[in-house]
Amino acid sequence: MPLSTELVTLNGFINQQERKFPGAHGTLSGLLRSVGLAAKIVNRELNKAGLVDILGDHGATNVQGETVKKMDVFANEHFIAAFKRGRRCCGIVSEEDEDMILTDEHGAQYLICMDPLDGSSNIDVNVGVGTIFSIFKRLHNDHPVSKEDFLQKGSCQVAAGYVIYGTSTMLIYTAGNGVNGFTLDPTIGEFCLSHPDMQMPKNGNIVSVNMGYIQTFPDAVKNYVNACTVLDKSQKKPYSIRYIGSMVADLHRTMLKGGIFMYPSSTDAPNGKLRLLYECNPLSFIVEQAGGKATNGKIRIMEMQPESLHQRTPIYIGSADMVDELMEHFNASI
Ligand code: AHM
Ligand code: MG
Repeated sequence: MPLSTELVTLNGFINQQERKFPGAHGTLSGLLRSVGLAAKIVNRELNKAGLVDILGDHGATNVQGETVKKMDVFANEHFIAAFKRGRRCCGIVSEEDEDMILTDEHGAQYLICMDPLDGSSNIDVNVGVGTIFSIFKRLHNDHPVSKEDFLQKGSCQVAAGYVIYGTSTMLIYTAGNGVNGFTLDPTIGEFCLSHPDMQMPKNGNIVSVNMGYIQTFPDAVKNYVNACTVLDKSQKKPYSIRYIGSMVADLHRTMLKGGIFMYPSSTDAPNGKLRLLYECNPLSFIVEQAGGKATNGKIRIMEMQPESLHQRTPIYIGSADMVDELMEHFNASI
């Protein structure tokens, strides 16, 4: 962390960025500030999750048919409330809500897609979890917001990012001109610029995948994993397999150390598990902006045309050279 006299807070940084674009109205900046505020509230609550009755199942199931944890509900409510209070977004799609949420801000032009608390099954065991968000502009200002506004390709994202609640809490975002990371300093309650202009390594030696399902993955993935785990000292192989099972945490390590994260299609789940709009698109935007790549095994994730709000997709994301090598296996298996 920089010396205190050189501190650049998230808000200060956002203001600086805004000054670079004299025509900017500060709307996007306001949305990013809302993310920062809600992240601090969720962080505070997560920190005391072991102390108060906030662990365990909420009893309901979410739209994917999975058990909802209390913290998922808490995070969902607080992120939605922060965006509504900020009055800069006209609609929200959340992993926790089947339908899109329309705010009363009819004149606002931004839309949010978010997973308010990804990997929440890990909270009970004190493993890192995260918030993922994606920001778009609505298609038409003169029409009421509709599903079509949300079904835009990832390449249309205006900004995206994630918050990782781990050993420290970090907020990483891109607005399409590089990636910057901020670490929460709990003593002053501010996210401070700690990772300016993040670039991920072009190559790496960590593969992140749920190996329990390996028999059900496409041959290209099996062959790639085999190639990564051969004994070959000249290529620094075997690579390590590291799988936390919390995508933001696995992805964050991949960003910093290099590697590849995969959630492939399988015989049981041909579209994989992870959601295009609020998990794969935003993380792909971040990774591409940091010099990495993200594909579904055929095309760039951000070139996929979404067809439904909670659509799933296989994803292979990480260091450019590793994604390229995996794609050679996919291309060979056509
Ligand atoms: P969630 O949105 O219900 O939390 O599920 C997403 C999580 C990801 O964080 C993680 O990569 C994946 O599920 C792990 O799934 P699996 O246990 O099938 O490997
Ligand atoms: Mg999720």
